Amino acid sequence: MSARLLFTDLHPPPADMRAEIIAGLSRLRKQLPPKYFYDRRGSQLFDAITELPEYYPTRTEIGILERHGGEMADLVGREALLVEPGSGSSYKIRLLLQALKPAVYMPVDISREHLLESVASLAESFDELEIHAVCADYSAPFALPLGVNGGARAAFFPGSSIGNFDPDRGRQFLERIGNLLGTGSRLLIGVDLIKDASMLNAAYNDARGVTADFNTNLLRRVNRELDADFDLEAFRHEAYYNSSEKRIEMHLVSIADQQVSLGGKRFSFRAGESIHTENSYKYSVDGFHALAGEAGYQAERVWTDADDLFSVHCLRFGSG
Ligand code: AVJ
Repeated sequence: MSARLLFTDLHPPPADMRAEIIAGLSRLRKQLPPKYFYDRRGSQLFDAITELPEYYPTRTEIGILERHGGEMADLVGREALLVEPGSGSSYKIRLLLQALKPAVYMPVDISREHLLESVASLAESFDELEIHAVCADYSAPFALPLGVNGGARAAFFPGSSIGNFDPDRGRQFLERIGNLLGTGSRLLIGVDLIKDASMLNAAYNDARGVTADFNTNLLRRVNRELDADFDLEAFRHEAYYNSSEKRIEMHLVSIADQQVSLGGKRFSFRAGESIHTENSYKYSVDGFHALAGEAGYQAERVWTDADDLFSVHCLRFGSG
């Protein structure tokens, strides 16, 4: 038998990158949305980050998925409709497919080309898998092309991507996924844990400077795509754990007083002034359970590694 592949294009409107970047740079405290990190080069740099010795989350989560995939499948249920928002290269789901045996795997991603390449390769590796790929922007409300599937429904959201949202937005996102899949659906979600600040700081300040490159690449992209003239040498990477907000903050700090032009507009920077480029929130197991509870989920099970660096949760949406 061979995999069955279906594709639905919900035609996500192209983001208005220019308007969003100008709005971010016009604020009193300048900021840029982290979603723009991921052009081709940015995606390659992120892949390189996940292999750095200091960046523990990816390999730790993979270890948890490999070790407990069977139990995860017992809780989520086989023959489920399995939705993955922001599936990207669909790498981590490979670790669970053997155990989960979903009726349908439904990856949802905004990048049409990346999605099509990824599902083609997945279909080659998993002979009997039914794949229904959906091109959509999962960060905006969307309806899934759900057929008359009476079976279990589940979502997979690995990588601590939830950490890019502030807790309020994170709660809204969790709630939206729950409402999309319905009462009784499960959510398998990877969440990075609060830990020693020195280890967190090292993970975002690697010795080889790959994270610095990843951060600075945002300016390179803005230069290329929005006709700007950021001097990449005139901004330095800064990342630190903000313990009162429980988040890693990434910034690009201007090393001098300078002006930058972007499509005819000018932006002034004072020496030391920063552009806030990313937040990566960290949670305790209890803290994440509280957030999930506010979003309407019950905690069913949590798996962590032996050093309590990372957690994977199974949550059930709705009461009873
Ligand atoms: C993809 C958002 C989970 O926050 O750790 C890695 C992104 N930024 N190094 C993270 C990131 C800098 C990553 N997430």
